[in-house]
Amino acid sequence: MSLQVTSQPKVIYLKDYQVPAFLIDHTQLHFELLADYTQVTATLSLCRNPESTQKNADLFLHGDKDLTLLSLAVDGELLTASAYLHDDKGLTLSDLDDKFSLEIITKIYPDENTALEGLYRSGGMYCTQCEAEGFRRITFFQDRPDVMSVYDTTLSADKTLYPILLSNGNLVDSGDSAEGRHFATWHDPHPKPAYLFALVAGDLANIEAPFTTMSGREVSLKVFADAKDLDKLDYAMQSLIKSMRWDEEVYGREYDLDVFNIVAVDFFNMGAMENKGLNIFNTSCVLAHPETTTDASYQRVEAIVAHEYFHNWSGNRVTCRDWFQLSLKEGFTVFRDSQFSADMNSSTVKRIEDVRLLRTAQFSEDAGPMAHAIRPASFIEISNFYTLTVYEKGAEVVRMLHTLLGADKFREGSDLYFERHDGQAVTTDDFISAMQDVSGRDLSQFKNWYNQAGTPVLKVTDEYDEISQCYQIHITQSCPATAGQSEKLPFHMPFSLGLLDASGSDIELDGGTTSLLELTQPSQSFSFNHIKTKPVPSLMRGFSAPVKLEYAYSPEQLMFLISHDSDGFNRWEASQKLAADIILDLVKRLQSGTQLSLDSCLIDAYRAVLTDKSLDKAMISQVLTLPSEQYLAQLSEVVDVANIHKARKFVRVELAVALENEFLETYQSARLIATKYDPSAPSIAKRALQNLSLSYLMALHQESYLELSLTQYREADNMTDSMAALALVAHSGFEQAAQTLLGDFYQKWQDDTLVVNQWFSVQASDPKEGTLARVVKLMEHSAYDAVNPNKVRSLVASFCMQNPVNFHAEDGSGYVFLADQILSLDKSNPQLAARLIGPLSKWKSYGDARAQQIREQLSRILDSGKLSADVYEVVSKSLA
Ligand code: B3K
Ligand code: ZN
Repeated sequence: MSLQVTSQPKVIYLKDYQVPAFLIDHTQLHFELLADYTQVTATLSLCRNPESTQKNADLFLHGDKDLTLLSLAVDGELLTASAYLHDDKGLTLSDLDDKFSLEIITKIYPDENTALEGLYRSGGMYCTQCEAEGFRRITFFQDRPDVMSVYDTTLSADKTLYPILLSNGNLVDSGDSAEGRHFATWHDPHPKPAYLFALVAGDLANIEAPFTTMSGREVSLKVFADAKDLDKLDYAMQSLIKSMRWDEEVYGREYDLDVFNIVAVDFFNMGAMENKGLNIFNTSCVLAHPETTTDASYQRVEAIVAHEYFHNWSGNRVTCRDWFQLSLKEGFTVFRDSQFSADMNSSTVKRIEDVRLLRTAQFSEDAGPMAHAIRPASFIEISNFYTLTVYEKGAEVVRMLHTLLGADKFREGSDLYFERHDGQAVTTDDFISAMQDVSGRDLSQFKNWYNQAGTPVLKVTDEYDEISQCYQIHITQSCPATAGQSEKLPFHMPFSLGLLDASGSDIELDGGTTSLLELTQPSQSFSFNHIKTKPVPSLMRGFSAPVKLEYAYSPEQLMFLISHDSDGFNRWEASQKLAADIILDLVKRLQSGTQLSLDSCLIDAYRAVLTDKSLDKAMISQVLTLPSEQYLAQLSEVVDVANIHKARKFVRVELAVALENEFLETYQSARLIATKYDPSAPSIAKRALQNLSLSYLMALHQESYLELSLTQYREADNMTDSMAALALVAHSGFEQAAQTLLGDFYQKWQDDTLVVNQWFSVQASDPKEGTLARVVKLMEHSAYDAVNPNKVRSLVASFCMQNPVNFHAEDGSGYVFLADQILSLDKSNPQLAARLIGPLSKWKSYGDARAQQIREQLSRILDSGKLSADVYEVVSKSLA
């Protein structure tokens, strides 16, 4: 977060990067955690940076305007106020020696910190969040990632209230002091940027496990949380152990401290943070127990624990030179965690989930006013760039390198990258150079992915000549203009192609089932000889590049691919395309007032999949899940929210009518497999198919299926099944049953804040009319807390992002509501406020009337005067 601004805040450009004028070799911190405030003493060893050309430069230390400076001393000499410049951005010191020490004493007020950046209190505990620029809210510092320092940190606090005192690195000293206080000193030998600094002080319980690294280092692993959550930590610990082993086996990366600590906190702006040796997690991403946690959340815990752990190398040992390079650590680490999740679970399902997220949310970001390259050229507030583009598209870009180079060369490249840059702050170019050096390939064109925003579009046509038995495929690529980039250069990307013969088998290509084509030109053609009959192409297998693909598949071809493609991802893809084409056609019919009917081909395809006993249950559920309203919106030029909702609902009901027996049988046989809950892939798949079948049955709106849901709810021994039943009943239109069940659920789980958040979400995402009024009422509920980000996400964000038909209500009430929330949140937590603007910034896609309503709300926000830089940047760019 940055200062409240009234005038236009400053834009920062990548091209203006300069090395720091000074280096800080060593940072010693002392935190006196007191009841009313915290006193921070920072002792810094500074020297001029030999790489800087500014030999007599001033020293500038970032410092938030709310920091109270108590004293400043250079080499032990106290400075008077006239000896330095102190403004609301920081401190400037002049006439300095080449080497000196600086002691800075500041006072901060963690209890007043609602922005949740820097040091704050979450419930009864102190914790920190310093990425990206939160350290400057703790003390004055060169708060930029290319200043890496060795830290020694001492915490001193009341021993009864805060028996646990943690920081980065290894514990080197601890003991009691006067007046019931105690202290702990931590030493982190690995130089790190300030954004990786962390401390925790609280009354916490923990579990512990040993880990022996591949070279025999003994590490003590601990996961800490509030004592009431002690029984919910085992899964995070298992996930951590699996991640550590996996990173050794797959990337050769070993852990490097004697301890690894994870702490769960309830107030957190995002999922988790990879602070060196002391990861801090949002409770929602670390706590797991069968009774309170759904399968989706179990998988999220495993993935996020892995992600933060993997940052120990991709991010911490090798970090970013500046924040424009964010995707260097985030894109690579998301790629690593998705490889890990694919290895631990079903790789096809993981790929489907990743692509679903990318295509629904990242593509829409890339098509909107905030579109930016994965290495942006400028920003106002870096917090606004922790985006799906930097993370998910960034991971796709790394994935393409993996595909182009092959797994072995990619591993050699990553080894070289880590070896060459260990302990350094580097750029995405350095990453590409390592990949280039090991492979001998010219990756200069590939770098366009780092510099150009927007989703490329591939238009594919093909032809087959029976006489010459030649099959040709023609591919053109283009990329729409985005803000500040009207012309785009062609991208270098892998294009995986399979060709199916009439029996559905793969035709041999390049000695295998799939040919890896490389696209580099605006337009390219590829020929395949000895193709005996006209093939059905399986395009971009595994979604080999993050692009939109246009090819005129017939429904028959899609049905053929659904039943035969050897690439699981493309079987799913064909099912999505078939369903999306049908639903969007129905939207057109609704618009023209034509009678609706469902083409039998979707029913036939669904029946075949549902009754195919050879298919993996997880795949069946994925294939039979209709494209979401959000994805259908993404495919529409002008989004007709209400008719998309209607058409999709119509298809669901028709499918349920036609396949009622099959769904019922699938449901009942899944219910018969009564095993104790476990979050393994086969068990998750069983529950997914069971609950998907139940959801189709509930679409029939029959009392008997309501009973089935109520029975499942009553008998469930796990949150996945009880939450699925609750959501189905709550959204069913059986109003009395819905209210009774929601009431019962709350009674049962009122003491578990994460479960109550799910209860809020279920209600906020109800597509029925009147949901906004209920959301507004729920904001008065005693379990709601407007300064807890998890609560805001579960109610406000769920309504605005998971409930399109209500959010985009014709009267514009959803937009007014969201603008009100943004304005009020901006005062306490600008980062969170800015994240909520997304649904308003896509106004261009919603037709003239809605566009005008949304723009009015955006203007109302902009005109309100005192905005944070966070909100200012997104709103002003959205209106531009
Ligand atoms: N690196 C953090 C995100 C920090 C967000 C700061 N606004 C978590 C992660 O990506 O692993
Ligand atoms: Zn990350």
